[in-house]
Amino acid sequence: MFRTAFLRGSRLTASTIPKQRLYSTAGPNKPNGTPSIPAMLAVASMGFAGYYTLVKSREGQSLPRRKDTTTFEEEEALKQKRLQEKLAKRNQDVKPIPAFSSDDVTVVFVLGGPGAGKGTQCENLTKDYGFVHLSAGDLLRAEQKREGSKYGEMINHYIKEGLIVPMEVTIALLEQAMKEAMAAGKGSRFLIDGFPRKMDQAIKFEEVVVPSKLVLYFECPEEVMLKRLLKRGESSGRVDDNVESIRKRFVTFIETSMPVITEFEKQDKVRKVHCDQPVEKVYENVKNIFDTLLEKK
Ligand code: UP5
Ligand code: MG
Repeated sequence: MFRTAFLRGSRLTASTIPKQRLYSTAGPNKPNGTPSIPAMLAVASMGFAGYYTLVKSREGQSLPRRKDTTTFEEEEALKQKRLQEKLAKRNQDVKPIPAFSSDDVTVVFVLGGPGAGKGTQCENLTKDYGFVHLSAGDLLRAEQKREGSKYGEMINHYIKEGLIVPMEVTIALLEQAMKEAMAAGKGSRFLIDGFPRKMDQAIKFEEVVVPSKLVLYFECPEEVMLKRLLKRGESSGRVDDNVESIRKRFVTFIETSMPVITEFEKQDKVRKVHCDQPVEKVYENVKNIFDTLLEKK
């Protein structure tokens, strides 16, 4: 008020008046009841004491970190992950159940190098012992020729190169043929000729189809087998009855199929027959083995 009245009655402006002249010792705007300096100090000390107590009480406690605070979605995702892990482990532990029991179905694996005489001897056994003869090679060739087969080209390539067709195809064909033979009343004794040619095939077949009873192994020198196959190749029409393919088949047999025989020997399942002799002589030995096998049953 005083300042306004003073300015109204003079030509001075607010900016020309020295500021200290407006200050009185009481101070123009100071309200009545302003806290005294000691009171303010007391409030400040209380505030500081409170803060100090709080800090002390939290000593040793770490502040919660972002990671520890999971959202509902994160919690759910974690639960799902744990459940999936549990299920995956359980699936690993569960063994597949074979399609047939070895009490009801008899399987003899017939193995030996290309041209050893597996097919020839199986034909004899079929006549005399009522076994059903299933040649894996014949089943693959039939599938290769089947109209509309999606495996035709692939099978042809593998056979020509003397390579082993992926086991899923061969095992499926064998299982199907076994089911059909049983449904047709042909019996439940099988000679599985030329299979398994690789250890994983043996394991898989015994897991999902039926465990084998015996392994008949036809042993024969390579030069004898080569001679037989070349002779057969004159009329067989097989894409693998030529020198180039036969050599490849020999390599595959030694490198991949012999370990199967070695493995079954450890299980005392292998019966060996020497094949470098006339068909009838070989069959005599085979018969002895089968008579013993069937007596045991
Ligand atoms: N012969 C037979 N015995 C004789 C004897 N004691 N004295 C004189 N002659 C004898 O016989 C071959 C020839 O020899 C005949 O002419 C016979 O008269 C004479 P055979 O009984 O046919 O012999 P085998 O051992 O059956 O020969 P084969 O050629 O069939 O053997 P492979 O094992 O090579 O052929 P397979 O058909 O089983 O397989 C062919 C291909 O299919 C494989 O190379 C592979 O590519 C594929 N395959 C798979 O991929 N997976 C499988 O599981 C099976 C096959
Ligand atoms: Mg054969």
